[in-house]
Amino acid sequence: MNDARLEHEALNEALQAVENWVVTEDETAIARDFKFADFREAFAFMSECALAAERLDHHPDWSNSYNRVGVSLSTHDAGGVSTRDIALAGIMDEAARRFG
Ligand code: HBI
Repeated sequence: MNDARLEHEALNEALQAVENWVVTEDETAIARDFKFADFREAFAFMSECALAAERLDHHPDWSNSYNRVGVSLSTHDAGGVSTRDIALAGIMDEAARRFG
């Protein structure tokens, strides 16, 4: 069961709970680029986040190039950003702080 889409004001309010995430122009996703020391750290971060995403049944759209991981989060069923995205963003922030 997915949450409802957060509209402009609620979305900006919710974003204050996470670090350095930006809203896409159409406000259907939030995005953040993470940078690590090297590929090993980036991939360790991705491995941990993949397991967390699976537990939540909520999965990132992401890409990796060497020490960088680009992440986009949205809730497909809601057609935008929901509290599930904010929750996963917070988990990814916390993981990045440990790996960074
Ligand atoms: N991941 N980001 C994201 N958004 C979803 O809506 C979503 C998901 N992972 C699994 C999922 N939905 C399932 O609940 C449905 O596809 C069945």
